[in-house]
Amino acid sequence: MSLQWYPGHMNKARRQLVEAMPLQDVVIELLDARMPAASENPDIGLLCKNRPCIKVLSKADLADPATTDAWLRYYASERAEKSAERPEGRVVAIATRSDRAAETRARIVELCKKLAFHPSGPGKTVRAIIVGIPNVGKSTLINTLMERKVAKVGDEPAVTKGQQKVELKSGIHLADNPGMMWPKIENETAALRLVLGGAIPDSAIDYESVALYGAEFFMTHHPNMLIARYKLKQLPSDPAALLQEIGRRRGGLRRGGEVDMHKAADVLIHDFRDGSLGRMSLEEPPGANEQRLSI
Ligand SMILES: Nc1nc2c(ncn2[C@@H]2O[C@H](COP(=O)(O)OP(=O)(O)OP(=O)(O)O)[C@@H](O)[C@H]2O)c(=O)[nH]1
Ligand SMILES: [Mg+2]
Repeated sequence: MSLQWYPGHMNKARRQLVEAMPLQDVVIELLDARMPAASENPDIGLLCKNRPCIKVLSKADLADPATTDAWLRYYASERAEKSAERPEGRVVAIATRSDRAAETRARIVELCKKLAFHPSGPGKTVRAIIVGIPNVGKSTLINTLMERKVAKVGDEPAVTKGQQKVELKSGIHLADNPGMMWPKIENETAALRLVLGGAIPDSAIDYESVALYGAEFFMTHHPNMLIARYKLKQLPSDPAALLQEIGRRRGGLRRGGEVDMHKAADVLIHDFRDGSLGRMSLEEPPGANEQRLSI
C-alpha cells in the first residue's frame, strides 16, 4: 500500500520554496518528536540541503522524553559526520514544547544568528524559512516567535494554504509555509504513523486500519497506558478486541449492542494525538533500540 495526498496548494508551496531558497540564511525544519523519521519529508530535505538547518522536534511534550533525547544525540553525531564534508548544510536539532515558549524563542533566535549562511555584518538581515509536514506546529512556532497570534493555527492538516512573512523583534525575517507532503508515500508504516499523528486527513486512508495499527503498537509497547486509560481488567487478546472494548466503554455502542468500530477508532486515535494515553514515541533513532519500537 502506498498513500497519495498531495492537494494543489502544496504544489504551489513547493514552487515558492524553490524560488525563496537562494535568499534564505537558515531553514527551520519541523519534525514531529513522536516520529522524527516518518515526519521528515525527503523532498524538503533535497530542496533545502545547501542551507544550514535547525531541525525542531516539535510536540516534545507528547513524546517520551528519553527517546527525544536519543534523537537529539543522533542528530548531533550525524551533524558531526556531515558538517565536515558539507559545511554550508550544517544541522542542529532542538526539541520544543508548547509550554516552554520563552526557551524556544531564545534558542531559535540565537541559532538563526549563529548559523546564518550569508556573510553577516552590522545591519545584515537574517532570513529564515519554516518548513515541514502539515499539522506539525509551524504556525504555532511563528506565533511563539512573534509573541502574539499572527498565523492561523488548527488541529487539522493543511490549515495554512499560502506563504506568510513576518519580522521578529530581533530583526530576523521569517516565512511560514503551508505544510508539505511528498507526492507518494511508499512506506506503509510511515503512512500509518502520519495519519495516527494527524499530519494527513483521516479520510485519506482507511481509518480503522490506522486505529488497528495504533492498537497493536500500544498493546505491544505500552499495555499499562491502555489498561489505565480505559480501566481494563486485563489486556484484550488482539487489536480488534481492544477496539471492541473501547467502543463498549466509551459510548460506541449502536442500538442492538453492536460496537461502532469507527467511533472506537476515533477515541483511540484522539487519545493518542492529544496525549491522553500518555507520553509516547513511535520511533527510536537508527542504531538505538530500533527493534524495541517496531511492530
Ligand atoms: N502538544 C503540542 N501541541 C502543539 C505543539 N505545537 C503545535 N501544537 C498543536 O498542533 C496543531 C497544529 O499546529 P499548527 O501550528 O497549525 O501546525 P502547522 O504545521 O502550521 O499546520 P499546517 O498549516 O496545516 O501545515 C495545533 O492544534 C497546535 O495547537 C506542541 O509543541 N505541543
Ligand atoms: Mg500552518
